Amino acid sequence: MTVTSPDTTAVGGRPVVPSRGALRPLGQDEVRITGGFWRARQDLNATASLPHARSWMDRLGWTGNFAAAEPDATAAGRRGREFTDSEVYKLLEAMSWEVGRVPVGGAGNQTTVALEDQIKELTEAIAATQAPDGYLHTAFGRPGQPARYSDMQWGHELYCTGHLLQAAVARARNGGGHADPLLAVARRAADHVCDTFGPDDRFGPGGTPGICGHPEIELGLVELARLTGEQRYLDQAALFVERRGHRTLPPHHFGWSYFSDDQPVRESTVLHGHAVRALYLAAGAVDVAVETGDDELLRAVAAQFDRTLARRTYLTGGMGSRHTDEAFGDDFVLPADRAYSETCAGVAAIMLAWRLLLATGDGRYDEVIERILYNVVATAIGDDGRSFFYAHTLHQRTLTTALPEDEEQLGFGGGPRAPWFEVSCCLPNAARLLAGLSCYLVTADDTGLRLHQYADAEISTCLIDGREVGLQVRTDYPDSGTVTVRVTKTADRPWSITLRVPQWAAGAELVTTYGRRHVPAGDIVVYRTFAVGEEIRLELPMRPRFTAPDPRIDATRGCVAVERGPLVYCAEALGGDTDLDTLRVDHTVPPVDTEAGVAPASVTIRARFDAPGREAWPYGPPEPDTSHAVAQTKPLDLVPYHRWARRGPSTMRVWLPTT
Ligand code: FUB
Ligand code: ZN
Repeated sequence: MTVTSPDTTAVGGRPVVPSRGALRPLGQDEVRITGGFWRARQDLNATASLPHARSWMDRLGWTGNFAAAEPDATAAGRRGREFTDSEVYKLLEAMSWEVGRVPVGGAGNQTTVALEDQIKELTEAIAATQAPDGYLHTAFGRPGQPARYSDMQWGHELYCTGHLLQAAVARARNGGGHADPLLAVARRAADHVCDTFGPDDRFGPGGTPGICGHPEIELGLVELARLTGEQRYLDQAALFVERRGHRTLPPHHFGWSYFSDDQPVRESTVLHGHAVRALYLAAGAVDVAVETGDDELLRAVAAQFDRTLARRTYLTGGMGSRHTDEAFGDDFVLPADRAYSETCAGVAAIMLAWRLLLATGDGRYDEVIERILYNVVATAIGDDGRSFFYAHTLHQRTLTTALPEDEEQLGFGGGPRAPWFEVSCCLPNAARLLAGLSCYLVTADDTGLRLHQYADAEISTCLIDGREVGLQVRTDYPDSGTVTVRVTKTADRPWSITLRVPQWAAGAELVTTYGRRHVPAGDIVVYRTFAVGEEIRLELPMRPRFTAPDPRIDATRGCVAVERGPLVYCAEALGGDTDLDTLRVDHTVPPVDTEAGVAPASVTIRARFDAPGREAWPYGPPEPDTSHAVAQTKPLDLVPYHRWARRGPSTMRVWLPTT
């Protein structure tokens, strides 16, 4: 299959517009989140996180590296790491999603008008920095800087270009249209990439290997191909995917796997190496596979993701358990207190799962996306929208300490959330996802609409056969498990509304005008000629539950965690008032809601705190197992993991020992 029909409408932003697949994504003009859990976070993103990110990027010179007036003047004095251009592009992408979410003329459009101005201003600066041949990166190629593509391993040039292309596509699809100046910049940059890294095996006479140490360009090129209909962008992306894995980048002590260059994509069996790199590459490979009809590649990546989910993923959906190289660990190496689980890896895993969902229609990916959204993305951002987690530990042993508002943090692990990091890839990444989140709620399939994520929403779209339909969704999810779907526009022939019953929701019920019935986990299809005003109600039991780890995860053997609906819970000791490391849980007594009807719901379990262990030497003979001594336990309240580190210094743990 080739990309022959450009997305001529270029409106109604959606992040991914595949030309084939089981599901058709809907855009921001068709789905709006109107209230609830995610709307609050979208608003915070718009009013706090975007301006916060902008002010740090200005202050640190990352935006200033793009020189509007005198491009060469800043070359030597460029500030920040070699990938900071990408943060500006991600911010631009997030701003573009936000403009699409609240279009000019709509409610709240003062923010949008200001964002429009910023997008234009940044676009001008970026365009002024672009070389006449289309090359664009602020750290290479100008007087006083290293030569272009002289450091393919670490230079991040193509990585940054990939983010530029994604930003430009987002801008075009959220009001900018095909004539937008940022899209023109992106096309010139993409043409330059194709001219430079095209079908010849090597770049330049020196034989520099033609792949970037950080995948990302693949995603940008395919989406630009989808938007513009330009076949060479897709061909180039496919070439980059095929070139990977042949160890053409220079050797490094992290190994070729760090750069996703140790094994061809279609030969790998599991995601490995640097987590964000591996996930971006896998997502790009799915895009290539879908557009080229390469089902072998699609199956290979789907199998890798399956195995990664089965063996290399934290309960929260987080990925990456090695701090040194930000990498996936081996199978079942998932230590709670060393969880890396970078926010960007969460965003990237959602990108991959979403592409696989669209391609295959397999609802398992919905649950993966939901798990990561509620337990990584929602955890990442502080209540003020101006602080964030880079890494997501599952066990904070030492008391978190407040961080100054005006200092960049150098270390990434543990809490609390920091206002900014020297490497601040995560905030703009979460921001672009949150701003465009309504795109991940609903799709169209052959017969109707499929609801993938539950949130208050208004949906208005056309079915594949052109009939206009509309839905209104009302829910307090995930505080409550009741989701009411009301038909607001319908057609005079049957069509389907498909709802998702998560695996954890045993005992779920569906209520329609024809009565109430139990529904199993999986996709529930209601197919008929709906009337306007007709309601379907899904009731998902939100009883808290204990969850046990696979025994092969040594680090958490003998522990349980608590979940309620899609939320993972944790024990948090404010001020370190309790030693969570001596905690023992009685898991024979099921967890209960602490106070029914109060949100956010805390959950109560029974636990005891043992006397601290041995003083001089932490080893000795085994002690008798008294874990079931219910009499010694007392109630312990747990909070949703995404709420931790919001109420002052604390220690925290997700996995709770039972013995
Ligand atoms: O290298 C650019 C970004 O910085 C990566 O995606 C993150 O993991 C962080 O290392
Ligand atoms: Zn990051």
